[in-house]
Amino acid sequence: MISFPGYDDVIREIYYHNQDHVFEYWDELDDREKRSLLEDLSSVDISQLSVLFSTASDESQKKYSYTPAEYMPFPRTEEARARCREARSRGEQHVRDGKVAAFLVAGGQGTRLGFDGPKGAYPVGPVSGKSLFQIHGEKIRAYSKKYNTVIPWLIMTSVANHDETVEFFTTHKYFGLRKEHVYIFPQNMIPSLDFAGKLILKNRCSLFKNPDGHGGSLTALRTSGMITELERRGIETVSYFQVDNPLVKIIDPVFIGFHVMEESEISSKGMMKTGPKEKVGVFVHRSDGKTGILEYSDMTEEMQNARGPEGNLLYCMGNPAIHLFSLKFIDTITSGGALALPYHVAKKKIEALRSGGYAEIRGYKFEKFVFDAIPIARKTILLETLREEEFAPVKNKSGEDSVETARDLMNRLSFRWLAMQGIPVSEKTKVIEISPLRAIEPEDLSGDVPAREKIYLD
Ligand code: UD2
Repeated sequence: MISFPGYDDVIREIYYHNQDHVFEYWDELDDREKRSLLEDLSSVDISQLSVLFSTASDESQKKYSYTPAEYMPFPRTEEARARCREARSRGEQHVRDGKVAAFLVAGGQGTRLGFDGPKGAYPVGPVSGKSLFQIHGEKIRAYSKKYNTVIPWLIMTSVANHDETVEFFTTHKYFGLRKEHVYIFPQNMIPSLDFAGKLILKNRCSLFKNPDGHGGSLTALRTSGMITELERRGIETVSYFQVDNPLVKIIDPVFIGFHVMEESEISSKGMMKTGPKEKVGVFVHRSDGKTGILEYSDMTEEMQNARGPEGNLLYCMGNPAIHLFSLKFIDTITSGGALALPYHVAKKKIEALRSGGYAEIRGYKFEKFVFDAIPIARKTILLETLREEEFAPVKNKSGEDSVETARDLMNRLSFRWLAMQGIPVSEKTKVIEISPLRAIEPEDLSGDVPAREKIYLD
C-alpha cells in the first residue's frame, strides 16, 4: 500500500474498496501531483461508489406505475380568477416583505448551442442581443424596484464555468444589481465509473468527474453556506429557474401567493405539452401516492402516446422547470448529510487514461434531478401556466427549441403584451423586444411605439 503524510485514511479507503488502480502512475508523480490526486480522491465519497454502481444496473424508475398528476388549471372562470387575485395580493406582500430569493441553476455549458462558454452568456435578445444572464438580471432588478425590496440572486455554476461566469458578471457590472446581493457558487462533482464499477482517471493525477446534476443544487445551497445566509436575510421562499428560458417569470406573485397560502413545500408550474414527443418531463401521480416528474427519456412510447377519453394527451402536464421551495424544507432535507435523491444514470463515451495511454471507453455518468425532491415533500402544488407566457427553451443551435424559436417566442409575447394594453403596432413592425427594465408585465406598458421594422423598448 502506498503512503503519504496526512492522507493515509483516504488511501486505506481506496484500497479497501478495490479502487487502487487509481495509483497506477503513483511512482511517476511528483509530490504536488500526488497531493492533487489525493485531494481529488478525498472529495469523493468512496463508500458511495458501490451504491452508484448498483444504481446503474437497477431499473428503479420502473418500480412505480403512474397516472396523470392533478393540477390547478389556468383560471378560466370568474371564481378562479378571484382566487388568483387573492393569491397575487398575498404573493406581492411576501415579495415586498423581502422573503423571496431567486435561484438560477446555470451549471450547463453552451456546447449544444455550439457556444464555448457558460450557457448564460449566450446572446438571445431578438433585437438587443442581450445574454440570458442579462435578461434574468434585469428582471430581478425590475422586480426589486417594483416591489421596493431586495431580491437576493443565487447562481449555481459548475467547476467548468464558474470562473468564466464570475468574470462575465464582473465585466457587465452585475447588470446593475448590487454585488452583495448576488451569490455565485459552484455545484459539486461526482465521479463517473466504468462498466466494472471502477473510478476512471482523466489524467495521472485527477479523476473523471461530472457535475452532480441540478439535483445537486439543494446540497450546494447548504455546502456553500447559502442556507444560513438566506435565513439571516429573512428569506422564506426560493424561486428556482433554469438558465435556458428567457421567458421565465422569475418572481410571479400569483404563484408565490398560492405557495404561501397552501403552505406548500415545493410548488411547481406545469404547461400543456405540445405533443407526445416534446422533450419535457411530465407530472405524474405515482402508485405510492406521491406526485413527481417523470423525465421524457424515462417514458415508454406507450405512455408518451396515451390518450384520455376525449382524445387529449393523458400525460399532458409538461415541466417548464419552474419551482418554488420553502427554505425550511431545503434546510430540513439537506441537514442530515447527503440528500437522498435517486441517481439517474447515462452511458457515455469517456476519454480515459488506462495502462498504455488514453483510450475512449464507455462508462456511467450519474446525476441527480431537482424535481426528485417533489415526492419527498409533505405538501406540493402544481399550477398550470400558459407556455406562450413563460417558456422559450434555448437548447439547440437550430431547429426545435433553438435560439431562433426562443427569439420568435419572445417576439410574439411582446406583440401580445402590446395588444393586451391596446397599444397599436405598425404593420411595418416585424420584431419587438421589450427590456425587462421597461416592463416586467403587460400592465407596465403605456404610450406609443415607433413605426419601425425592429423595435427595442427600453
Ligand atoms: C430539462 C428537464 C425537462 C424539461 C426541460 C425544460 C431535467 C432532467 N429535465 O431538460 O424535464 O423540463 O428542462 O426546459 O431537468 N444544470 C446544472 N447542473 C447540472 C445539470 C444541469 O446547473 O449538473 C442546469 C442547466 O444549466 C440548465 C438546467 O439545469 O439550466 C437544465 O438542464 P438540461 O438542459 O440538461 O435539461 P434538459 O433540457 O434535458
